Amino acid sequence: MLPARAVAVGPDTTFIVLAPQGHSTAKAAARVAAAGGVVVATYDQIGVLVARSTNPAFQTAVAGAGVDSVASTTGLGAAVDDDTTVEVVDSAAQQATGDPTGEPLFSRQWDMTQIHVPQAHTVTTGSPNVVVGVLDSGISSTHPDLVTQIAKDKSASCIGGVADTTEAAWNPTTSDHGTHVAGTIAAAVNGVGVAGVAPGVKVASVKVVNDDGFIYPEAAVCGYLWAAEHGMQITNNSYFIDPWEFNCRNDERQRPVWIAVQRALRYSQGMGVLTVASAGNSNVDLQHKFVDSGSPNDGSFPVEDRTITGACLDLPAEAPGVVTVSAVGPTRLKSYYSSYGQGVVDVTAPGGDTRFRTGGAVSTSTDAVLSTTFNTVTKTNGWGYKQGTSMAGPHAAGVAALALSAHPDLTPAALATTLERTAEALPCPAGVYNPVPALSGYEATCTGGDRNGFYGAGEVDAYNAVR
Ligand SMILES: [Ca+2]
Ligand SMILES: [Ca+2]
Repeated sequence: MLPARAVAVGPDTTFIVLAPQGHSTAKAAARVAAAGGVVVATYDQIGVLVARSTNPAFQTAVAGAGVDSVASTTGLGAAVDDDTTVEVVDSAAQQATGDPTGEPLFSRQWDMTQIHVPQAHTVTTGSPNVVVGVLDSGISSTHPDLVTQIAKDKSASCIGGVADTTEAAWNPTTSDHGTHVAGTIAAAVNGVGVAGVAPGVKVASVKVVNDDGFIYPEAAVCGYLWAAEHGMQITNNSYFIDPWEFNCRNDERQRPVWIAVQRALRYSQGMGVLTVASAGNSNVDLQHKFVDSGSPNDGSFPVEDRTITGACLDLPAEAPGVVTVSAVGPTRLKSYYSSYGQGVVDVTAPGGDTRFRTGGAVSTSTDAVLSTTFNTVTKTNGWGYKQGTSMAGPHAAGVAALALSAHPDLTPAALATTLERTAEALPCPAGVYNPVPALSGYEATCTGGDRNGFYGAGEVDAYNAVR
């Protein structure tokens, strides 16, 4: 048999081709071929094609009946918020106790104590029927704390917009971000290393971060659909899609991409997936942002200031039905880096704050979040500290997974409500909050009452969510 798809020669460009809402992609696919392009992925459920072409006139050539719009995704890669491992620790193996507090490194897991994970585990550690999709940089499938926790049959790489289920494809290559996230959600209680929030559930690696640290729209669309169609009830999205962060629906160049991602998110919600997203590490008030001076951020276009209008939404954090998570440190105050915003942040969770104890002078790595790591240079598994809203999101996703295990009939909307209702309200700090007085740029003002811009409905609580 001949290969199903030809490989274009030369520096090809990736395009998102939209069929009109509710229509098949058949006509659009024919137009792609006629325009000298190759369809690499067909998402008929949402009327989206991913195509590649070397034809410089592809975009105009493909326009016509059956095609709503088309856009190149060049320049629209979103950078994952960088979370470097600040300290690596060793773990001795010991007899598994079945109690998370018996894990060798549990005494360093202030985050699990803070959200009452040990108490929650007296009720449930999670159901293996619950699968949390980790849309990230891959998960190390050889990690001793994760090897039993991964739904391998549901894992895939979505790099390039096409699902690749080979195990190597969804393992980490240049970043262990996803490995750290997966450990927070579901590291095993096995007498080695750390305990996750929900060690009884499964995680699936859905690799959407490329080797340069960027998430392209075609990978995000593929990831949302993969998760939806492989039985995942929750996805964790530890990134902010920055070029879309302040993208506007009236931006003609980016509009088709914005719509494709919206369609993918809506589709996944319709299929019963709760999307958990981190708020970002820029200490930005997401409710009151006016000028985006940071995107696109993959270096392909000059950075330009653009005035933001009310037509703009953040994706995925501000998409409807998405649970957006800010970060707190061990004192349960907003982490110095965490973005915030009334009406945007839904809940908060431990993401670490390495500077609050020191006033910003010297970081204290033990105030970050300890989880599973993978050294991509030496190819070795381990444990280490990272901080970021990327570390907060998986605590919320893990608590959602426990809540769903305890109450399997919850719809995504009801699960989101449960997460908020069982959160512990945290009050706004008075006045201008600045946890790092020695450094400038970390001032922030919290607005609202029981539900506020720093913490949303409050800090997620694993025990409240399951009892
Ligand atoms: Ca463990
Ligand atoms: Ca929300």
